[in-house]
Amino acid sequence: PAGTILGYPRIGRRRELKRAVEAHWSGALDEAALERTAADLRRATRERLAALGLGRDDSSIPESFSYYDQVLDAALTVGALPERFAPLRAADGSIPLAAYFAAARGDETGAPLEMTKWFDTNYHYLVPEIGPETQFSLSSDRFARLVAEAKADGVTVRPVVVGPVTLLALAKATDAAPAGFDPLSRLDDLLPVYAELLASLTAAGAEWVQLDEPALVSESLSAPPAALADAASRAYAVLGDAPRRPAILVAAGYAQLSAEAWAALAAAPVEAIAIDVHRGSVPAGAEGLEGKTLVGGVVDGRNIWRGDLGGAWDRLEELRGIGAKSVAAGTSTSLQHVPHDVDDEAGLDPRLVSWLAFADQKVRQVVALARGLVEGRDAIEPEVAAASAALAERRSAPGVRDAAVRARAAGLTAGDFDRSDYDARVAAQDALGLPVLPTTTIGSFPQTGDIRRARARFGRGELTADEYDGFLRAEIQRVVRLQEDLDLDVLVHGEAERNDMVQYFAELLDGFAVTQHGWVQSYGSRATRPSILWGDVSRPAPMTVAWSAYAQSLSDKHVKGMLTGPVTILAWSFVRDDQPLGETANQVALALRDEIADLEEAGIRIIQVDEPALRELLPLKKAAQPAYLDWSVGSFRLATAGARDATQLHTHLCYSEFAVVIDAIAALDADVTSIEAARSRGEVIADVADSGFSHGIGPGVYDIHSPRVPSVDEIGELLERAATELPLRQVWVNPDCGLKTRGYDETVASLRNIVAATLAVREKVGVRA
Ligand code: THG
Ligand code: ZN
Repeated sequence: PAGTILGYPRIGRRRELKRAVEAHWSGALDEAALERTAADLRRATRERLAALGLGRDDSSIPESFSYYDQVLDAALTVGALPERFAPLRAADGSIPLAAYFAAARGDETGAPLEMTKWFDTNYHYLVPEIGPETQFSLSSDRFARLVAEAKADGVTVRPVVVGPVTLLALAKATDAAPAGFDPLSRLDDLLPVYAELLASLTAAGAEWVQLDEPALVSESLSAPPAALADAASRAYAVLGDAPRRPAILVAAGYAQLSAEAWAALAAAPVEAIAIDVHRGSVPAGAEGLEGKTLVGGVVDGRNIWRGDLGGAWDRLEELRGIGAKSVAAGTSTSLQHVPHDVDDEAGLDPRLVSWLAFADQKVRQVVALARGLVEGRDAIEPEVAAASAALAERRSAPGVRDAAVRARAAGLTAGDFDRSDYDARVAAQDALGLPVLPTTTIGSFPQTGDIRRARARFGRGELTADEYDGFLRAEIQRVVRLQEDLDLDVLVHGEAERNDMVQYFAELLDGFAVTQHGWVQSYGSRATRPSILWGDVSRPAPMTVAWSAYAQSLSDKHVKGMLTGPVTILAWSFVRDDQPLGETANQVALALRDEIADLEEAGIRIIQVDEPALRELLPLKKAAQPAYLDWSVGSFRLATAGARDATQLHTHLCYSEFAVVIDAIAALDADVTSIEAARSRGEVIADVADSGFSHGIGPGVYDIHSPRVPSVDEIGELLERAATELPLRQVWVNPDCGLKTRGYDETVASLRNIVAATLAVREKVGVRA
């Protein structure tokens, strides 16, 4: 075929899969009913893709369904189920759906697989565990069943499977593995199982298979690019030789293939290679291409802009010149990173809609380009012209460029990015009167059903603005009282008014739009609705001041002002692609800077600017990383550097290995940083001590991601260790992340234990204080 997409959203246009899967987990939907719902969804997707113009019988429709995660699908298909779940295998050794979900979510059998970011996207995959003892064997017929299911409907799909190199490159060693064990060393043992899988797909009626190998573009994995390319060379020599296999498309999206991997794939006995020519450039010809189809990923699979169709065409033309047998149009990545359909967004400004392309619109673009490849460029002139006109209109539309915002950014000087010396700030902040080992929380309190219901009713017009406001004030009052009762030192207002820490600000800032149905899978059944940052950003009015000032009026203790930082706002939104990210980040930073000034004016003395996503946009390519760290850290400093010396600035980072982010944390120059330290609480303290980091630090004393209540003793032990290894004035006491997802029972019990442990440790080390 002349065009295809590398994958399609699987959660369903109205998140049908999420509902079905969660109903199954709760016991309300049995496995057979879940399977029927999933099959209906897959059928709807196939019909949709065919209606949009992909062929029913030429393998251009991918089958990229997953109940939870594509990496887990591949891992369990080849039998890499961690040993602790072995009792859940069926009598014949196969891995049933219940074991799949247990590995994904954990249960009484064992802890779940670890979850981590999929390349530089906001999708999270489950990390396979592979050791010398892992026995690979074909353990599921799910991929083959999906092929047969489509066949029965008259559609020849192309199953999408994470490839063997990427599967191993993303895996971690099992606990049983010896130190230094590299999962990639198991490649030769894994390949026969992939060969068997390929044969089963052929038997089910597949003519093509797509093996996803994005590891081949990354410079951020433990295996270096040359080792990955070498592994690809070996893997595809074996799989290309496998008997009864479908034609193989190796898909290496997400960035430019390394030169070594490009050479390896070009020489491999496979039929097609898909490359990202949206982020990457058109490569030079290579040996072995003459027998292959190149799928040119010219349509961006991970942003929502309609983009430049003429430019995409030009890149396909260039690609046609490098000596492949044929060239097809494609997406740069799976479309799983974008919402389903912009036509669902009745509430968006039609002008904005005309600039956007969600998954269905991107499929249409691919289909148009494919038609151009067959019929010639003239045949698609109307589509190209319409896209160009929309792009031109976008460039000059009001709001995309705001003269006042630009003038302010142009006038920035180096001094706008610096606060005064830390010592001067410490002296000025002495007036806050905080005890040693001050206790606090990260910011959010449990989002109860009551809060969600009130928000929904307000959204539907069933509550007036006054009623909703009254509800939120009562909630804030309750949360402040609770913290006073618990005797925490620095309070928060609890963030009941926020649906999401990014969307809340996006709704209040100019330059953003929010969608109604624009859900994108984050992990498993969970999704987010990223905001769309389309124009110059400014703040028409204060965003958080009224809530913070109200909360502060209720207590003699300090209540923290709570903001989301510029990097996180960008990382969790769809961001304009017509200027460098750093420029956009500085616009957001200036809006936050004004908010901080207004909070100070309102009497708020401690302000937290959260950056949980500080490292999330870190480029896969090493050469691009220093510039990223520069603008990301810079925008945080721009947001915060206007604060008075006496104002104590906090930040919070999630998912961070302290040792890895210490340089960035130090560069932020916040007065106090709280961090998630989930896995190795003690080690973080040692890391801080080793690093020489001198500002305030709150290494989370317990893991909020589990309902377990930490005991006074275990918190006390950690605190004592912190108080011994670090200067006492540096240490803060807090949970490791926001409490939004927790229930009140465990939250209250845990916080009570935190305070008790702190009091005990203060007494013990009192002499030193
Ligand atoms: N906000 C935004 N983006 C994010 C996060 C966030 N991206 C990264 C990280 N956090 C992802 N983690 C989660 C955790 C929970 C959920 C989604 C992403 C979640 N979502 C609800 C669901 O799918 O049912 C829907 C939430 C809603 O109704 O708004 O639970 O914190 N922007
Ligand atoms: Zn966190």
